[in-house]
Amino acid sequence: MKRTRAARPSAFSDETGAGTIRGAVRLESMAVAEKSFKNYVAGEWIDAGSGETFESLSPATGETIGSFPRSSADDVDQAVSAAKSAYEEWRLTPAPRRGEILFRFGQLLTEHKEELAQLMTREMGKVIAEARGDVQEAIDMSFYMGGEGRRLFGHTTPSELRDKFNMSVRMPIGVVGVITPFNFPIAIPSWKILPALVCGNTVIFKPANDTPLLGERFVELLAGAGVPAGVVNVVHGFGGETGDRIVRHPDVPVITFTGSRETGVQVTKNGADLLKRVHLELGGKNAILVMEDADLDLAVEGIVWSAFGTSGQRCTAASRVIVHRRVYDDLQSRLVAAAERLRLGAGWEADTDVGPVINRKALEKIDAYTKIGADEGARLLTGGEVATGESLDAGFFYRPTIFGDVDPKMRIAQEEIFGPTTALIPVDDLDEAIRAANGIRYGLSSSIFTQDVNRAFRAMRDLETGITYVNAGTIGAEVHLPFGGTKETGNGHREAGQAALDVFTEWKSLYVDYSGRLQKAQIDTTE
Ligand code: UN1
Repeated sequence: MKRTRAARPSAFSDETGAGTIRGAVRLESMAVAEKSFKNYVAGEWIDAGSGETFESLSPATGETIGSFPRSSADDVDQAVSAAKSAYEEWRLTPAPRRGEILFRFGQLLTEHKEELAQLMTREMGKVIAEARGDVQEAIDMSFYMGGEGRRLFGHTTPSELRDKFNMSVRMPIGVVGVITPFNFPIAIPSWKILPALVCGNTVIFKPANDTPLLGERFVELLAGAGVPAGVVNVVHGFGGETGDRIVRHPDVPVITFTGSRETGVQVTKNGADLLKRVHLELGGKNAILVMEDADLDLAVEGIVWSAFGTSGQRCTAASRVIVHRRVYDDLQSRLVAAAERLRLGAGWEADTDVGPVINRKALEKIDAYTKIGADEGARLLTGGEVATGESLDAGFFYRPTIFGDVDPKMRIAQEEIFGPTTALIPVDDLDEAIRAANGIRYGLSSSIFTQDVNRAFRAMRDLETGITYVNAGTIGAEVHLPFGGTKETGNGHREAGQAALDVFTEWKSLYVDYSGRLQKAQIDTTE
């Protein structure tokens, strides 16, 4: 079905407030019917000023998903100015009303869950069950942050003086720059945009250039839920151009970025001249500890899911497995057998376990790390090659890869590979396991498989990560808990949960003196 772009937002109807949309059929057919997409600025669908475009490709087949505006600094400036104008009205919209829009958005995501998941498996590549989970995470976040519209709690506290009232409240900050990665193309935008909105900020959003269609769908549904023109703007493009201008723009006081450590450092430096608030969620080199008393069947399941789920392209992926020597051989052979049973294929095929990686560059990087591991003297136990075969040749598939006898200092045990590669590290006891787990620059997620409650609690205390699981893998965070990491995984902020509100608000302290006298704090306190 062919449509005109300008008409798109009006295809949604939220007049009833019931979250029903007339565009459902149109949306389902859009992915195949339409190939040329636009930016969304001040409620209008527009091209980049230069008219330049880039393409999004399906990593499973190489087919073109669509072409998108390659936005320049001028396009960003226009979108920021729209977000800045919309801010005045949006910050004064009562927070419960803002929350209701997020509830409607949650309903729309629910109605479009299957269609978004199908689109995701084509544009990003993850298997369909995981794609449904990605959309579900955004649904959960919509309802969680929607409810925040009626909370956004501050504090009241006694004054040290008579007839005086003290409180602190959360205030919105302004225009938030949102820059997201390809691996959770619906969930991660929701972690950033929804709390930003409920707190009263407006948004300029650059989705990953590998998954622009999902970013655009996200914003389209937000518009359908009733987000006013200018409150959320999407500009497509590349980090070095579009993203860089967002980061440096003087009217964007808050930047939230998920991506590589290297880019995170650049974002920090480039935002520093204007003392911007920068929230970062960067790399991980997450370890699963398997103790000698672990349930090995459960551990193998947890490792396979955490190392090879999403083709290892999660910040939380288990790229290290630290194993007690007493169970090392047993675990290794079970794990290799389980990895070799995994079926590679397009994410939409019912029997696929592992989909493609995002693009050729990623495939080459993953393969380069296989060579690095072999050169370092690690033992390649399985995988270690680009997967070929009739249904795989057109896409970017890599065989699930396991290295054995890995020294914790090797590069394959230190650097983020972001692919289906994991490293087995033998240790003699829990202390050595924790030392190895902590001996890296990152600190996102960790896990321990043990039946011993004492060991579990020691691990929960001593593993230097923002997230620790007991008897589960390293992936699978829920939206109402803080998400983020220690050390060089970030810069101390957290997203999701209540912690997200700290990124998107400033505290304001209010003192109301109703004594009718000038009372001096710290001085007139004896009366
Ligand atoms: C990420 O990879 O950046 O806990 C996010 C998890 C998912 C989110 C991962 N809920 O693995």
